[in-house]
Amino acid sequence: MKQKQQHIKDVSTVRILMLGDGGVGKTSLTNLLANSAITPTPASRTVGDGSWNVQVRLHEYPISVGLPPTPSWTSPSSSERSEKYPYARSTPVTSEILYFVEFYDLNSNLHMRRKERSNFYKKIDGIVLVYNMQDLSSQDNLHDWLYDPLRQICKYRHRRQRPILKRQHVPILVVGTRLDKLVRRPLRRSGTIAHQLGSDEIFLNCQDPNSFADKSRNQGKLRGFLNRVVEFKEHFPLSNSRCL
Ligand SMILES: Nc1nc2c(ncn2[C@@H]2O[C@H](COP(=O)(O)OP(=O)(O)OP(=O)(O)O)[C@@H](O)[C@H]2O)c(=O)[nH]1
Ligand SMILES: [Mg+2]
Repeated sequence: MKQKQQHIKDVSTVRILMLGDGGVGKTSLTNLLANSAITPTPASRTVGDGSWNVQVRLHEYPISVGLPPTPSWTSPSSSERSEKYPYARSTPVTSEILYFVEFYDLNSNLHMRRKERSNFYKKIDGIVLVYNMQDLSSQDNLHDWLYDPLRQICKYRHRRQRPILKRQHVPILVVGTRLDKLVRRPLRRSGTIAHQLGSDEIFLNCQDPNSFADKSRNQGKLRGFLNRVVEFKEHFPLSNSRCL
């Protein structure tokens, strides 16, 4: 199936939560992540207001031919899964399935009530943790930011009560901002949150529109992350009976 034949009504949505201290660069980063040729301005890609600033983009998930022509797969068995998610096995890509990607960037002036937040977190398919490389306490605080969303995702998507960092968890990407302010590029050390989570990490300048330039390493990491987010959504769907 060529993606051009995919009807817009068949396009599923994955949701990504942007987390981090005030002023670390979440909104600037969301602007970079959601930017595309067809949506060059924040207004053209913003779909929500209120507590969340939501920006949307399209993502092409690579597949090989012979797979079901719809992204609405539910609860596949593990053998079916490996057939349906060839990306992880680096099968040659022959086509793509389109997904909408929504980035939820909390408006730090507004607060959500606990119940509202829990209800929202269980729908999340991926998390971007953002910190300021000039202020390492903003990296330490990411553990606190992550705790509640991870707990809800584990409960409703993995059906487990306790966060399961050692096992397959919701895809997480760690981003250190203000690379332009550092004299030297930071070393990838053990003991960082990215290392503990086994996540990819990107160091960048959020004010540089070329931070995710075509064929760059950052773009490759972003694409890999979005592919894993799609796979998480399809492997661990939110069952309606559990939403109540
Ligand atoms: N030099 C530099 N400035 C940055 C970078 N990232 C963000 N900034 C600036 O830092 C300020 C705060 O960035 P925002 O993107 O608004 O941060 P935020 O995390 O959304 O902040 P809140 O919404 O208040 O939580 C802005 O003036 C940005 O332009 C970076 O990588 N380098
Ligand atoms: Mg902001």
